[in-house]
Amino acid sequence: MNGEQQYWHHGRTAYHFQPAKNWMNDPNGPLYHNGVYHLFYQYNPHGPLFDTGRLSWGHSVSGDLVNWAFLGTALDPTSPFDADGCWSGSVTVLSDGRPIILYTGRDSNRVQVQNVAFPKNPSDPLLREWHKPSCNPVIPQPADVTGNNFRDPTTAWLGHDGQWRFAVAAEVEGVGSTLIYRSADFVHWKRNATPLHTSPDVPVWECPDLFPVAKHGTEGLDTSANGPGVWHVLKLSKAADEDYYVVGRYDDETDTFVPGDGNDVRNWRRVDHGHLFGAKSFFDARKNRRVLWAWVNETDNQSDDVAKGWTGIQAFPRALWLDSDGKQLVQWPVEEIETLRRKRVVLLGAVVASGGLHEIAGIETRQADVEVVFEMPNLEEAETFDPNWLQDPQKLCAEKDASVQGGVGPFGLIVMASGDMQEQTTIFFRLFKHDDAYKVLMCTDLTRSSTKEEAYKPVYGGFVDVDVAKDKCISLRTLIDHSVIESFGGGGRTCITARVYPEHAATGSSHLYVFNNGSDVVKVSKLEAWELGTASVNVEDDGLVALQSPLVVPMSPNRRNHHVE
Ligand code: DQQ
Repeated sequence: MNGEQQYWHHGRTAYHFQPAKNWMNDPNGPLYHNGVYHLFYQYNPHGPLFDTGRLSWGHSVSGDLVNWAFLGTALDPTSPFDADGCWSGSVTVLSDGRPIILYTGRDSNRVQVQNVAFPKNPSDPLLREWHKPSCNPVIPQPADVTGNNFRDPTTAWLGHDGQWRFAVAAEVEGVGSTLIYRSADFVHWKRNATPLHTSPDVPVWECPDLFPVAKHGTEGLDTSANGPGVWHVLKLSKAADEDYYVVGRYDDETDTFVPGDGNDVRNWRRVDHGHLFGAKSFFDARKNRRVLWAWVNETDNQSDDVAKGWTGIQAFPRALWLDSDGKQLVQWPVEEIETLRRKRVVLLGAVVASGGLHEIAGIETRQADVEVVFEMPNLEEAETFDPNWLQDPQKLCAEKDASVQGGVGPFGLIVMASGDMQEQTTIFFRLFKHDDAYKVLMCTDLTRSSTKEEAYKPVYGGFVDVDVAKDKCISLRTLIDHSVIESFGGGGRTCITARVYPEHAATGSSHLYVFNNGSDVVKVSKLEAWELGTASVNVEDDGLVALQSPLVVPMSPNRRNHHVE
């Protein structure tokens, strides 16, 4: 395969963030600064595979979070304090307006340490070049850290005492800990005696994020915000596994965090019940919102990644806020996605009987945005719930997949379906009666997503915390983008992201259906589906045009038209 063919591979996404080529993992230092969105990311400029010692920080900029221009690398592993890799970290804007990177370096002895970097020219609106001062590492690895696990500093926040603080994941004498460091000048740091959080059952956490959320309303808050109207969210990534979060109270006088759902991570919530990791949020002052980025790795084979020449995408950026229950986050694709909406089809008031299948025709659905509200006129037929199922919704989804008839549900969407239905991915809900209330299960079933034998085809699942007895309806939004399907159940309270590799998508279009395999009817009160246009994302030889300083947009959005067939 030559470079051109790699770039146009049919699995390549049309509006998700990914570099033109090579390996990408965690989002690092997302930022809105002087009218420009920045995204840095773990990036191997030398090829499509993860290579511990060769990781750089890739850097891209955008005017709208949808179209992106690649600026090359901001940090490379060229110094003794990061010679074996520039690993994950954050950007903080200091009180004088200067942004500063805090990141983990693997030094020439492969020891994980914390470093800083400054823009060489702070007045460059694109922050293209970064300087790593010789005072690095600003934090060497503490003696009580075990397993060389000391990494991923968060964005820093300012306490009432005028000192900066950040959190970092560390294994301290075998215990997974979130440590807090304080500093007045961002260079000299002192570790707090007591960690912010410890979990004896999980020795290695990665990519912590601590951020404030308003108790009421959907607006985001600056990372240093605190006070009576504020809760905090602690998010931790369980090494090579899943992201968890909990809402609680953070006190910056004592640097303590009291999680509302307790210290035991097993009682925390998942950021996403599918395949998503290393989430990191930032405050977007342009639209007063908090926005979440997260890495969505490939699930194909390494040999496929080598053949395509690229590996890894980011989930579409999500606005997030605290639900009115004060316990769960609501996540929703940022509204800028609507600029990509093209042709629309609508379905209103359609009754889908037991066994019903209704095609949503008229748009190309390999890159689409689908919003649907299902009404459940009659909840009595809901299946009886076994409390043992609470522990493992994924297993329950696998046992009761879309082909297993229920009472109320399974109903939902069939997406990325081939003409003969041999390939299809289902996203569905199933209702259970639990004491005097109801439990809603949401699943994404990949078992038939691809005819490729060796593809990874799990069933993902999570419960949706909504009051269906009151609402008598449930909403689903699904973003489809060639090899990724992101679904938002119950208005964004439960999210499931999945990678899919359907073979039919290489040559033909995909089909979209609404289905119901419950004994009770469901009604589609409203379905809207939009075909989405192709964004200009890190087009390899793209230039930059400054439209109106300081707004920057990538040039030549029409060059990347490979999905228009
Ligand atoms: N990825 C980085 C580490 C981090 C891990 C290395 C999480 O800093 O802990 O690429 O995916």
